[in-house]
Amino acid sequence: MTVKTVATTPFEGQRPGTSGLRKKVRVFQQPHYLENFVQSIFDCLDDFSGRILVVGGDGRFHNRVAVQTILKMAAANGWGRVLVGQGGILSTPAASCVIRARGAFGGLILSASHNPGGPDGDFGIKYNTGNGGPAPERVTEAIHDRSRVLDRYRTLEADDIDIDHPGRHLLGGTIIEVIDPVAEYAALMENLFDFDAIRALFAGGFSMRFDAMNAVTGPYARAILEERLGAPAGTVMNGTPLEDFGGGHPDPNLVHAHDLVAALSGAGSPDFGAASDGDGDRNMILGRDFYVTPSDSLAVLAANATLCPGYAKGLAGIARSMPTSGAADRVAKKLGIPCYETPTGWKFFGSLLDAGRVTLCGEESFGTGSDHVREKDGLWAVLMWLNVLARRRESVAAIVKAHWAEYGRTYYSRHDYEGVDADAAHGLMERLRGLSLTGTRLAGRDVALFDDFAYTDPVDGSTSAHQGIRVVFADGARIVYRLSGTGTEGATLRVYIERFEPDASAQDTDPQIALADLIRAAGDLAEIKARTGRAEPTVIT
Ligand code: VG1
Ligand code: CO
Repeated sequence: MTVKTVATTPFEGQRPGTSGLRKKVRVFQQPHYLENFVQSIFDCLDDFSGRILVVGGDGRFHNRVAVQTILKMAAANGWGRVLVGQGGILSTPAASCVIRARGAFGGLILSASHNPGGPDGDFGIKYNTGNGGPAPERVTEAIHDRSRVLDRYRTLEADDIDIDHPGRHLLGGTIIEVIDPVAEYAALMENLFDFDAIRALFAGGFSMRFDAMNAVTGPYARAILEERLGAPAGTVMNGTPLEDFGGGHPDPNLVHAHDLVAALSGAGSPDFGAASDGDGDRNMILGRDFYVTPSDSLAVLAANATLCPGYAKGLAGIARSMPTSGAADRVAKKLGIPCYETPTGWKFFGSLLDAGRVTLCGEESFGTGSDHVREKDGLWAVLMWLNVLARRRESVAAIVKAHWAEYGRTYYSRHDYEGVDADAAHGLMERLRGLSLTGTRLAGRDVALFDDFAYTDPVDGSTSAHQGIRVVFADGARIVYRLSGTGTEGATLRVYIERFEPDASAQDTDPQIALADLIRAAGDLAEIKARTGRAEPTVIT
């Protein structure tokens, strides 16, 4: 086996501010493309010789090819040991768990999350640091700068490694260890939650459906829910990871997880439903005929956290992304703990978690997690709900409605306009940025604050600007506009709308109706129809 240095040309890698490289599979199939990115990462790291690298992905098309490329490059670049999930599989939270549990230097996670897979779909790769979390901006910026001047990469001429069976191989001077992708993650879950109580819940006839959406969480959910917790076979739907996710869109929301939504409708349907996304870091929570918004889920879990052994001592604090509703803030207030508002993206929670300032974190985009790893964690959220349900023995709807009665309800909705013309979307945001609305009236309300959200990390002082345009009303209602950083076609405009309703007798309205005037005002203010040509959003969650 010989180390080969291959000449290459600089390329425009990961866009700064995004937490990975996410492109069409066809782009990744170009010669040297993945290699350039991987070498750019390796070139930016401190000395990792002899250290551990974790590698795995969500099993989508191109995952296996990419794993082999990375193993050879890792060996040629002097890593001591590479831990790779069997079959090239590791959910994003499981990868974070393994990085932490094994004291790895870092990890490469292969996924485009909830984006469709297959030869015409998307692929992605990101680097996580030794704390198990996505690399912070100063690292991703260094990687980006490096990729623009890169002129060679190192690889090894060698046969492919058998990644389908657990075992050890020597590749050059590097040990390649193929590991069970589930074991360490399942052990961590067992430490956090009351598995006996959940087992008793299932034994008593409680029924649930977990929709793995033909993506990575199937093996994890089967091993934990069906094998360890005694849920009947068939509890896990779409449980075999497929390279194209069965042609579906592995995004756990009301639109894409329609099989699950249908399964949870009507008398006699299961008590509890949940779904996760392509790489296993998102979750959607349903009761019978009842949808829990991710913002409410964070608030309910925070309010009930001490029912779970791993959180019995209480929470240090809560963090939510800026567009996530204020529901969790009111729980934090009642608990007398801090609540932080961060920009969108899990990487911003990392420093707060590392500093021990927060225990629970959440995003409106179906992401919830805690200090147990440094990624959001779909199955973790499902198990936390199960633990709460096992202890409270009430329905999902009853728990959420009681929560609203106590804390007030935040009506919330996100409207996405996907695949719009990029220039039109940027023009729309630019024009909004130029407005000055503080002190004016809109939708019959006083505008208390109008700005483009900027964040200073309270731990390390790093700053991030232009994180979303906020219209905050004096009564607490809010409209937020952002452009997605994860799409691969055109631009996606996200509009987030919320309003607080403290009156328990007025908490039973459909959010689209309860928010109708704000939704209209949001469209008018941004001239959405005129500028994008879209009369309606593509996805409403
Ligand atoms: C979206 C979500 C954001 C999430 C990100 C990654 O980003 O809005 O909350 O952190 O996806 O999620 P954007 O920029 O498209 O709005 V995933 O499941 O890729 O790890
Ligand atoms: Co994801």
